Amino acid sequence: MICEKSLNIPQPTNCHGRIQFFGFITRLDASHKTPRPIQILGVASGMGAPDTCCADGPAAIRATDLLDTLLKNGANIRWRDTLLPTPSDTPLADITDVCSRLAAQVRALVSEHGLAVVLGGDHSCAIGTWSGVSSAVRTWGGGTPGLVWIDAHMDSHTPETSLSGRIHGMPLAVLLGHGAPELVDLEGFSPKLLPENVALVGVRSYERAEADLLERIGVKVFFMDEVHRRGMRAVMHEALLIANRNTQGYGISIDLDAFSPRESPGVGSPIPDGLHHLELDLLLKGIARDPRLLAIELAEFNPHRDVHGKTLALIRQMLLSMLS
Ligand SMILES: [Mn+2]
Repeated sequence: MICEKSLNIPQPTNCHGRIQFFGFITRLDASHKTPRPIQILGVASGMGAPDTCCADGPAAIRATDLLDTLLKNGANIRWRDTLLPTPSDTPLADITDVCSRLAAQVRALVSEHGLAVVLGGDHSCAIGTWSGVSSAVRTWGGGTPGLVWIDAHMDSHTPETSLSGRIHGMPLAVLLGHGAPELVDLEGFSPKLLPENVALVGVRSYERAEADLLERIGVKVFFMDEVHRRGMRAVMHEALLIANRNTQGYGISIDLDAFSPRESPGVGSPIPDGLHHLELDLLLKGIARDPRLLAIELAEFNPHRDVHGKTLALIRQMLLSMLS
């Protein structure tokens, strides 16, 4: 189902024609007379997780007043599609199928300079999202996108190191070129991301093998204790610099379990001592207006585990902040 509502407004700009995030300044592309469109893609799949009910995340988000509120605020936004898995023999086959369809849609959208907003589903959807983004960027004369991965976990297992075999614990490794060939080779090339342009933020639960892989290939991890010590502002500033250094743009992937379970209980794997979403809201406010931002992803929302609608309200607030 596709929502056809959309509304054009002039390109937002500040008085200097530049946008500034934490001191990182990007130039507005003057060739864009109308704002680039923002399109939401739901991924109704929980095949990568032990509890598959985060498949119902996109529908729960869509049932809120989020889209209407953003349209009233002047955003050029529509709900492009919600992808459903085609049941097959194995989770790997299911996820390969849904991620290849997602990658194609994201590639088309980013190629047209639209901003993709992907709403999972479990975090295995990241394989499709960032494969599509990387594929689009490739056609602009080479190069790769950077990525800030905000998560309680590292999601950097390979089939050899994973005890559970669940693919939602593997997407970042896949994007960096390590994992099942069906996933690693999506869109016909690998890797989708370079280690020097990936930063993880908020990590506090991981296995040794994942940390070893990321350390060996040189991915920066901002563990939760560093966030406590230095503050979220300083950490996000550095993470965005990493994602922007010599890249063709960047993206942000947010696992809802990055936040404190008191704020975000509606996830499959809640881990205590997380980020405070209001802090991140403030830092990412209006980031959709940054022309270097290629895609935003929110994953692992399980409405069946939510408590008093807290997680849904958090998601609504985060998206309003980022996309307004
Ligand atoms: Mn994750």
